[in-house]
Amino acid sequence: MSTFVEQWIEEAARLTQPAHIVWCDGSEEQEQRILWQMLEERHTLRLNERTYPNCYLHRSSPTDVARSEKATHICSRSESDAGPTNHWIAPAEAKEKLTALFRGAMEGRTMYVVPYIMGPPDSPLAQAGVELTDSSYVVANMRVMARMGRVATERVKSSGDFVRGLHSLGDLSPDRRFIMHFPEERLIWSVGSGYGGNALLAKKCHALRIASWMAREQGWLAEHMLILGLEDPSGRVTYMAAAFPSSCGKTNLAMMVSALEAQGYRVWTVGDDIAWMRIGADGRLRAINPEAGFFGVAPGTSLSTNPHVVAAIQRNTIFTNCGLTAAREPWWEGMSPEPPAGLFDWQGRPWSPGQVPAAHPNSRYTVPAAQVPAISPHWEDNEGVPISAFIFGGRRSRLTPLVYEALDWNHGVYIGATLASETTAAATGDLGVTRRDPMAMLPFCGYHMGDYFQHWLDLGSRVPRPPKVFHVNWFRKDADGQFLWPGFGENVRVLKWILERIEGKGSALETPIGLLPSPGALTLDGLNFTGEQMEILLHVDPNDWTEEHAGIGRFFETFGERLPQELLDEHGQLGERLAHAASAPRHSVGKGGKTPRKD
Ligand code: SAT
Ligand code: MN
Repeated sequence: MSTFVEQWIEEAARLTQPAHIVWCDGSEEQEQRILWQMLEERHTLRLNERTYPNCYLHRSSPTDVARSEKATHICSRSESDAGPTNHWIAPAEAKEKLTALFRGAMEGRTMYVVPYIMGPPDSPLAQAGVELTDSSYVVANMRVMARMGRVATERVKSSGDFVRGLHSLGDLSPDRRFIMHFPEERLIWSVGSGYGGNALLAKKCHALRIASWMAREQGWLAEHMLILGLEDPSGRVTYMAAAFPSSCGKTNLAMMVSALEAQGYRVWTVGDDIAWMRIGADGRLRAINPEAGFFGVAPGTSLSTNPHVVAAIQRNTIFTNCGLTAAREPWWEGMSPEPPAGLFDWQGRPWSPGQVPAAHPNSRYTVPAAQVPAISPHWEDNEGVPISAFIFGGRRSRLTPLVYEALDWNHGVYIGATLASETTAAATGDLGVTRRDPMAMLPFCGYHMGDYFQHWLDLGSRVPRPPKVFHVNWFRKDADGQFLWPGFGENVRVLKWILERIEGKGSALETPIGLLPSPGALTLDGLNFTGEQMEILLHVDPNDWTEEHAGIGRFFETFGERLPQELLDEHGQLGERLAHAASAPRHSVGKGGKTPRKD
């Protein structure tokens, strides 16, 4: 008698008609065979074996270079459960549509069975999954990004408790590309793309969309967040989780080389993209990184922006859509001041300086987490690390100050729910337009976002020691369009203030939008900063914020009845504080001082 997983594989094989079925065991030997297969298919080449040992460059189809939000659907039984921020198709209709696309799609090809575990295998938060795919590139990436093979095989054979993903490249046409999630069945069907979050089904599809649905049912959180540990001079490490939309610097923040290292502050990396969190026995929110690797944006990555990842990606790394030098090394904009001579672009064509970049703006590296020198010694702790702060952030060239703190949990949820950012190349669509991206989960929340906000509000009352909530903006620009804040390793100065606030030490000023560092509260020594520049960075303009407030009101309307009353209350209170801003002078709420409301 065959098991649940075997029956499902048989059924998928009957539909897609592969010539071979290969169970992936995660072994080195099989890995080498899969890499050979990848090289045979001619979209992948081996990089310089001396300078980049065991590294590969893969070139995707030119129309398949980023996540496709238009093609992504939540196929819950009830349309209203998907909510206004997701595309929805009825499950039966979605299956009918994709059955036609899957039929015979793997003829003459190999179907790989990829069993995997998200999270440290013995963690109570870990989950199993199986992806069936006809892409050797997907297998090679999954082996880095998830714990693949034997560790997972026994689990998926002995229990039906795993997420199923069926993936085929199809004909790679954007017109026949669909990423369908069936949250009630813990099932994902994806066809027509071989790229990133569209195809590595363990990542955004399982670990965020399906997991967020499960997290709501089961009382935990699956979030689009990095996890870092900030070590202080006494050697104590405080963990923070931060949500930024795709390609806003989560990886660089998580791996930062601290500008205050001489003073004893350093950053440890736990995760760079996804956090699964639940209330621990100690009453604190405990977070694991479900992934085993980093799928990071390449352009802009250099020794000065992220030396830790540069050290990591010298070996065992898959590069996708980067440029290629004459020495068979990867190259992208920002790696070195001058492009080397004899460069090929991301499609393999000889490149010359001009309008178009050599590397695709969403080109990526896939690297094992353990290779990052700053990886936390606790990154695989089964219980997870205790989270003391949530940080929300986006790209805002105007309006939003460098950092501010929420007045309390509900206000923090409001700040997260109204997060906005200027769009980047991580998804296809317009660049640089401001879009609201609640908790950076807009493309990843697998259910109605109004219910998601309620879940966050409820959780706050269930966690005995909830994290404090902050908002940061590294991207504010001056009147000449120049970034005001140096960013990268200097961001530790903001983390230090956050740490001091957690410890009840840092001093803050009350403004209508929340608590800002009081003058002198941010450690700026060693930085060439005038008081005037700091003033602009921290400025809160009541007029601009009144406009923002109105925009938030319109955004909230899209959620209708399912927008929690608590958020409407927060919205009303912000409106009142803004209206009074002109008459009420700012006052200090520093050490031991009073905050306007329960802290
Ligand atoms: O979804 S991807 O993993 O391809 C990229 C992203 O949005 O972070
Ligand atoms: Mn992401």
